Amino acid sequence: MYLNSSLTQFENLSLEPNPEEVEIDKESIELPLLTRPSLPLSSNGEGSIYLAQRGNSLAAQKSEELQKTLLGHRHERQLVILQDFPDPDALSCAWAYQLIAQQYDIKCEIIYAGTLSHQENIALVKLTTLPAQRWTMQTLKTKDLSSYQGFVLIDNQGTTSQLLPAVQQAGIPLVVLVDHHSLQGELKAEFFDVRPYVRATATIFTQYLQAGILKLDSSVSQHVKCATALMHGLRSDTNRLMQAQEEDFMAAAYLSRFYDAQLLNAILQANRSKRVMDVIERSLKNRIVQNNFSIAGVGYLRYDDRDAIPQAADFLVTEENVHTAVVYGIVHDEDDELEVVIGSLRTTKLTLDPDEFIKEAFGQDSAGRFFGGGRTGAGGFEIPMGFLSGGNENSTYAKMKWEVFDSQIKQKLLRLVNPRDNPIQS
Ligand SMILES: [Mn+2]
Repeated sequence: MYLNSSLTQFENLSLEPNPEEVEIDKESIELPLLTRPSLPLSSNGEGSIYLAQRGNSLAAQKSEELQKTLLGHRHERQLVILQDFPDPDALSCAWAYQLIAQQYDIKCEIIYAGTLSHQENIALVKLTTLPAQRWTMQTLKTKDLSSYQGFVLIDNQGTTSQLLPAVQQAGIPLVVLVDHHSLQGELKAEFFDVRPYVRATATIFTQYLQAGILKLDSSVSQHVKCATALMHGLRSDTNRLMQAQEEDFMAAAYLSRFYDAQLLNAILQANRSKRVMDVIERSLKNRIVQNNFSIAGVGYLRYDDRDAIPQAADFLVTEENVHTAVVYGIVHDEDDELEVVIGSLRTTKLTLDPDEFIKEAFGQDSAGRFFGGGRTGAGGFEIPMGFLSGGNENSTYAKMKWEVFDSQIKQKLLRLVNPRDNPIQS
């Protein structure tokens, strides 16, 4: 079940609907419409050669398609929605999109609802002056959403953003979706480019740049900073290029002409805060190791420290004999009003698909939405606590609540980890 079948991914891609192509036709833009290249249905060892070759032609085709979409939306205002806790891959690609769209007089605001909690992300935004804004649900109420004609999802498919329902309710259409996570649902976008076999969205955006959608110029400081941000995004989603494939290396090679190595170094110098270190300590103390899985609940965390969870998972997966680490905790805001269980999975096991694993372990909510998903090597989940939120001033209740969630999550994970009860053991 966990075999990361490239066949399935090709199927996803070839089944991908693009109903808007017809629409574009109607608007009669005088550009030749390219036909979709036929996708090789190969899951054997030659796959990587196919991928690299196909990457190039697909990138050129998608880049052209994106240009056409943007042409059709000239002079509009768009919201670029990132996951609640955006990472360097998301942030850098949103910026690249903003610069690309600017050429069509499209004004983009890059927004996220949560926080920039990883010290490296804060450093990235500050040092490159990356134009992302935090829009809480409160901020959203003060905005006139009718002034936006479209929204864009980058490095996510809306499942990790609190902002999505409000934007959809306001009747704003999804114009562009670019991501490398596995397909999360039935979202329809006018321009759609989801490639789960690519390691970083930054690779996809670099391919658009390379195809000429925006001519990078090393004498333009904003271009240099954006290229540096993309390099950071690409590196951080590929474990410092160690999991990078040919396409990612090609993208990094292209960015190397423009990026500022010293600036990147400064971003990477950001240190771990004491609170992150404390969470890593808790994860070490609480971890249980079974069948090469390391599982750790870390209890309650402040919203701002949320990113300590993936960092703890990154750390636990480095233990000898461990191939997969899952770390989770209850994240709450200052007023304890918003509480959510957040978890991260990291794996070095090539045959374990984090997306499949998380979906299988936690299933769906009553609306049919999965609690999480993933990409190669990494995944995450969010479980809302609803009626059980808050009330933590009563420490007995808080403790009891944690124990219930802790046991339930462990139970669900161990069902897959423990081969005796594993219903989907291959
Ligand atoms: Mn990414």
